[in-house]
Amino acid sequence: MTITITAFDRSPDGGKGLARDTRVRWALEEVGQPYEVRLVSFKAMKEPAHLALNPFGQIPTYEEGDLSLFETGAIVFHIAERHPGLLPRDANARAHAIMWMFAALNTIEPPILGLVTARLMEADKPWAAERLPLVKDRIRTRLEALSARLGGREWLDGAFSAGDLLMVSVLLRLRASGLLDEFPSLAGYVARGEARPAYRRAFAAQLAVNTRQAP
Ligand SMILES: N[C@@H](CCC(=O)N[C@@H](CS)C(=O)NCC(=O)O)C(=O)O
Repeated sequence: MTITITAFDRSPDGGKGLARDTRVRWALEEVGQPYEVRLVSFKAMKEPAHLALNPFGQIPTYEEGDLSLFETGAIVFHIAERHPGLLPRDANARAHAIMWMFAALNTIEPPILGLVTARLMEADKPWAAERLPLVKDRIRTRLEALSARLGGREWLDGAFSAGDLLMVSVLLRLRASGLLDEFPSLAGYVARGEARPAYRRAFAAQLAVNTRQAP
C-alpha cells in the first residue's frame, strides 16, 4: 500500500530539515519503506481537506490505505511497530525505546520549543532579553541530565532505535543556538544520527523540495 505523507510546500527553515516531516521521512528510510509526499501550503493546511487529516492544521500527516495519522510521535511509532529496524524485539528493550521516544517529545522538546518561541515570536517584547537566559537555562538543565545518562554510549539504550531518531531530531533544533556545543557528548550523538545513511536520504529529500525553483 502506498504511504503518503504531507510536508510544507516551502518550509520556513528553507531546507535545514527541522520541519517534522524530516522525522517521518527518516523513519521510513530506516525501515526501507518507499513513500510519496503531498506538499501543502500554509493556506491549504488550514482548509477542510487537510483539517480532515489533522484537526490542528499542521504537517506531517501519514496516509496508508484506510489509515490516516497525525502527530509525528504516533506516526514514527506506527512505522516502528509495523516494520523491523526501529524497535528491539525484546519486550523490555522495546519498552525502553518507547520511553525514550516520549522523553524526546515530552521532556526534551518542550523547553527547546520555548527557545524557538522566544526567538521567533517574542523577540520584540520589552522583556525578551531578560527572559532569554531563563529559557536557555531550562534547556541546559535537561541537556545536562541527558548527557550524563548518555555517557560514552553510542545510542541511548543499546542499538539505534526510534527513541534515538526522535531524540536526535529534537536536539538538531538547538544547533543554531550553540547550546549543543556546550555538551560534546550530545553534539557527537547528534552527529552520529546525522551520519546515518537513512537520515542523509531523508535530509536530501526535504532539501530538494525546499530549494527547488518556483515553477
Ligand atoms: N505535535 C505535532 C506538531 C506538529 C507541528 O508543529 N508542525 C509544524 C511543522 S514542524 C506545523 O505544521 N506548523 C504550522 C502551523 O502550526 O500552522 C507533531 O509532532 O506532529
